[in-house]
Amino acid sequence: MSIATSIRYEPLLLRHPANPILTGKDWPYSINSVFNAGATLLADGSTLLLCRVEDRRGLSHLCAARSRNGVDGWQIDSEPTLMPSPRDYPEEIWGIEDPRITFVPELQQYVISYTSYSRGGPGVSLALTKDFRSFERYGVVMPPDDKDSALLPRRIDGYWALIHRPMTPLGSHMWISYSPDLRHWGRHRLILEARRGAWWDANKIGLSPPPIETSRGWLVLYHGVRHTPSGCLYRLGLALFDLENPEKCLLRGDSWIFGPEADYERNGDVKDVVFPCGYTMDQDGDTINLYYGAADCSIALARGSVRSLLTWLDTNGSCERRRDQDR
Ligand code: BMA
Repeated sequence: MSIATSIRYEPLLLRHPANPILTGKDWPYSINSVFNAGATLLADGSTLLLCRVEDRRGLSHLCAARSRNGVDGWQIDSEPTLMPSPRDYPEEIWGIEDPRITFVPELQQYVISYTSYSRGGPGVSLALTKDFRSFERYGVVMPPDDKDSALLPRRIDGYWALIHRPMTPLGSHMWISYSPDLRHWGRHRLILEARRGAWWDANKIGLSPPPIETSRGWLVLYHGVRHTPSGCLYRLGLALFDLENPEKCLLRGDSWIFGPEADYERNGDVKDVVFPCGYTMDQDGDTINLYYGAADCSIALARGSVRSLLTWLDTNGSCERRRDQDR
């Protein structure tokens, strides 16, 4: 047993015994690796993963994998599902990465927000689809450097709301922006700051999967990036935001709840990374299936209970105002 796995803590997200559930070896065409997948349930109850696939040039595209039970029996598209299209969208010249999927009942469509890797750095782009076979691209909505974004599934006070993570020399924090039409964005507000100093989530944080709507608020899983002399450590934390005012953070956990421990998370193209971009909810309305990229090399699954995550936040979280005084 490694030191990390022998340390006692309350496990909130349990790794599936079949992990990793998808690797490059499963792919029907030649690739380098597969990781950081968006996830959603389709109308027939099956699970769709929109996987980030890195080719053997180092550039990424997206490829859909479908499964009845969300664990195995994956039907993977025989060729890339969404390729970068730099002729019409120059911001995609170095690939498209890390999709998050939001089903929007008002539009009866899935909105995919993804990183478009432009010459000017990574930006946020949107594409809409009904079936993950044809897509309507909206192009870049947040210019570089920006990533880690997801759309909320409904309007707030009449406006669409997008959470994203612009990068500045002073730190990389989470912001929210609003739009009347998904094309024009404004009213940008900082919603969650990276901590400073020795904290696990100091200097750089970002949204992980799309926020989970609960009766108590938007439950947000975010990643914190700890820089160490031997590389970065990507871990996951929890926060809760007001349902009707998602700028307002109600609770934020102090410790991380999930970090690289298993061999497939600790070793790979990028060591020590767990990076979820999507989840699905079971019919009980409580069990979440969290799909995460492991070490930029494979896709893994961990399960948890929304109720337990909220209970953990009640015990281990504090409201932002109180915490401000500790900084
Ligand atoms: C982040 C993102 C992720 C990646 C992670 C670790 O900045 O680019 O796509 O998984 O780094 O390399």
